Parts: sequence; structure tokens; C-alpha cells
Amino acid sequence: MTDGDPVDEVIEVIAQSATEIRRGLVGRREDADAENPSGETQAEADVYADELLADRISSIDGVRQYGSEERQETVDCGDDGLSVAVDPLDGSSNLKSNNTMGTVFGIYDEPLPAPGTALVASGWILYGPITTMACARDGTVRKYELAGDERSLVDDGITLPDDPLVYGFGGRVPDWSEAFEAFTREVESDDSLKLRYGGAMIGDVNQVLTYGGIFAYPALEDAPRGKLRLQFEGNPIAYLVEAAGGSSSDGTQSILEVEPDDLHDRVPVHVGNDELIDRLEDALE
Ligand code: AFP
Repeated sequence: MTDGDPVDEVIEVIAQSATEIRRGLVGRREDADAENPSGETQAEADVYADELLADRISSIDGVRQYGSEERQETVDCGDDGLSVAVDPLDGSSNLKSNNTMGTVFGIYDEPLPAPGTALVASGWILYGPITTMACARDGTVRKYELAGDERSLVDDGITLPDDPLVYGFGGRVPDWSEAFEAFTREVESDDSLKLRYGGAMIGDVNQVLTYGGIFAYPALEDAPRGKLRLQFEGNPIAYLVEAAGGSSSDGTQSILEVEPDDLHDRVPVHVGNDELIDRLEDALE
């Protein structure tokens, strides 16, 4: 039930679509003959998930725009209301190896591209051994299990554990800045922390949400804005992790404060426990 609230309607439509997206992965693991606006080869499943979500989300009353990592331009479907930014299938390179993937969404109350401060809700679907949804709204993070058309609440107030346990850093070590590499060496030498990196941001960030710790896809020597997209990945996970009591940073400030220039802007992403993010920002100063 969504009682007509368009934010609830968007969340419900995405949850309802998860089963179909998951089922549609079978037979769509090959590369499509196309690239996304970030110049990355699309998997057939990327296109499938994007088309399915675009069709459903853009027809919700109260939604003005659908934006996707897989589309150059937004789908404009109304004069006012919500703007929904989606990474339809995050981690699609994990398709071939049958590893974790996700669907990421951010619901903004301003036209795209918008800063994270314009988010009113965000979350992700995680295609793991079971399909789950994490969703942040009004300062609360809830987790659901999805099975068929059923969405069962399993946690109605998730907060990051106080004692961090896991870390995961994207990109190649030779491409990291010296300051970031020095920070990672400090983390690696901390025997209370252990490496968890699966190559799909949602799987890795969900480990941080579950066990505490830090995930980063940092600025790289040849890519100073990193790899992850602000609208579709950085903002939604920063909003959720901050709602769960953690912190986010682009290296100097909360990711939510980053002013976008373009729909497909990239942003260095660091999210996790406050103390680790504070140490990271000190290290990058
Ligand atoms: P794909 O969707 O192309 O697999 O990229 C996934 C992703 O955007 C993000 O989910 C991961 O954290 C990051 O890229 C992994 O990047 P590397 O392959 O460079 O480690």
C-alpha cells in the first residue's frame, strides 16, 4: 500500500521490479553492442533493467524525470514532482562470474542533475543469495526481504555498528594517490579490520552497513573524479549511509554537498564509520 504518496509509490515500484530484474538476468549475461554515457560497455541485462524501470517509474503520477546511468538524457514525464535517478544494474561485470549485483536509486525533489541535499529518499536492491532492499527516508534506514510480490520488513532502524570490521577499496593500487595509499596501508595494518571487496559497490557498501567499516572508490591519478557517478551511485549511498549514522566524503566534504555540473558527473566515493572517514579526510588534506 502506498496511500498515494509518490515517494512510497516509486519505492514500491522498484521493489516490485526486483524479482523481474533478477529473473531477467538469465540469458542476458553477454555484452550488448553499445556503451553507456560513461563509455562503459553495456551488458544486455543493463539495457533490460533500464528499460523495465524507465517504463514503470516514468508512468508514476508525481514523477517528473527518470534519469539513468545507462541513458545520456533524462526521460521527462511531467512538469513538476520527483526526479528519480537509477543505476539499473550496478556491478554488471559481475554477471559473467555470477557474483553480487544491485539496483541503486535516488529520489530527488529537484530536477536532475541535483545535489544530494535534494534527496528525499534513496536505497538499493541487493541481488545476493536472497534479494533484499535497503531504503533511507526521513533519517531512518529500513531493510526488507523481497520474494515474488512480497516485501517483508526485517529491520526498521539500521545503524552502522560502532566497531568497524570491513574495508574495501576500488581502483588499482598504482593509480591511487600517495596520500590515499598511505591511508589504505594504515587500515590494512589494523588487525581489527578485514578486506571485503566484491567489485559491485552495492555488495561492498552493504557489507559496511551490516558490519561497519569503510568502502571507497577514490580519485585516481588518471581519473581525478574517480569512477562512480554522483547522481546514480555516490549521492544515493551517501544519503543512506549518513542516515544510518555513518559519514560520506568526496575527499573533503560530504558527497551530498557536491554541486553537479552534468547528469553523468563522477565523484570520488568514501563511505563508512565517522572515525574512518575523518581519518581519511585528514590523510587527504
Ligand atoms: P560495472 O557495473 O561496470 O560492473 O561497474 C561496477 C562499479 O561501477 C561499482 O559497482 C564498483 O564498485 C566498481 O564499478 C568496480 O570497479 P572496478 O572494476 O574498477 O573495481
